[in-house]
Amino acid sequence: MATKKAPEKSNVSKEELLKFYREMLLIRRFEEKAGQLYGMGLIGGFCHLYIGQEAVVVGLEACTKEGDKRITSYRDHGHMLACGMDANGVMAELTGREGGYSRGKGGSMHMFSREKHFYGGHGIVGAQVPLGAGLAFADKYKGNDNVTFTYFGDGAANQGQVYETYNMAELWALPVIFVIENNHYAMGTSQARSTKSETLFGRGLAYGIPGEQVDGMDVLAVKEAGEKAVAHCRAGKGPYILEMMTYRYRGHSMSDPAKYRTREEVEKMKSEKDAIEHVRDLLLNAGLSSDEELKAIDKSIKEVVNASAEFAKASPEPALSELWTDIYA
Ligand SMILES: Cc1ncc(C[n+]2csc(CCOP(=O)(O)OP(=O)(O)O)c2C)c(N)n1
Ligand SMILES: [Mg+2]
Repeated sequence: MATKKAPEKSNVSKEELLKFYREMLLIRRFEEKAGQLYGMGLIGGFCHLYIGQEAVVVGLEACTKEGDKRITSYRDHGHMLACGMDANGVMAELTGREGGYSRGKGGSMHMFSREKHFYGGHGIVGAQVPLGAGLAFADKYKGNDNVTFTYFGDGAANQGQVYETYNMAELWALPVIFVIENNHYAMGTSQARSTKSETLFGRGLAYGIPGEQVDGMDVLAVKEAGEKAVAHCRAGKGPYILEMMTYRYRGHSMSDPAKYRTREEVEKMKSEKDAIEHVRDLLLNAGLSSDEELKAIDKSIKEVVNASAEFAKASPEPALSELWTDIYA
């Protein structure tokens, strides 16, 4: 696994650790609830859970400022919650209800928020990568110092359009951070079976783009690397690549038989590397928090998530007349 560790004597505050704990736990509990609703038949179609990878978005969101943009793949619920989109609106969209972000017509992979600068949710592997560079181009053109976080997977990293984008992004010094969420699998295909490259970030060097591999299970390491990347982009030095070494605990999607990896492998990651447990340990071992305080947070998160499920169930399905709106022809 990964390389870069958080500094031993990190001067992270109690407040910041609690914030990380809360945000990662919200994603985990939300995704668990989505999995339950899927099992009950309340969510249909594709649904890709983010459980295990929470530290990546939460650590990077801590490096953002107003106006920064984000775009990602179909594994997108965590990104939406981390940038502050409303759990009710996300859950209602998952269940295809009117109260959802796309008024029930987009589903799991197709949500957007202009207010939070979240540009989707894309079902075509790798398609968001050139779009992310385009968003960064817009900021450069306008002359502000905003940054675009363009997330994609280890599988998507083998797509040709990624490298056309790298070339143009470096040539035009676009303020885009390419975040490779390397969870080691593209559906059932392991990274070892799909490439001989030792690292994925290293491919950027051919285009002149700096980058690094980061322990994506350690929210502090993620934030530290994110700050470096953001500073590079805001200073007008062009793109940066962060290869986040992470792991998904659940199947690729809800319909994954998971025959390509062992139970032991998954259990080992959960017991030794879990991002939420890591922050919990930091808080408790340093005497910064107590079991009671963390339990109270767990309880409040559960309430938010349960309320989102209730909101979703109570929201009506879109009217039939909606079939003819929001379409091109
Ligand atoms: C162009 C295209 N090819 C194939 C698919 C089917 N598909 C969906 S997800 C996926 C694997 C992508 O893996 P990765 O980029 O590692 O992301 P992860 O699912 O691990 O987050 C594939 C092949 C697709 N959606 N689009
Ligand atoms: Mg992957």
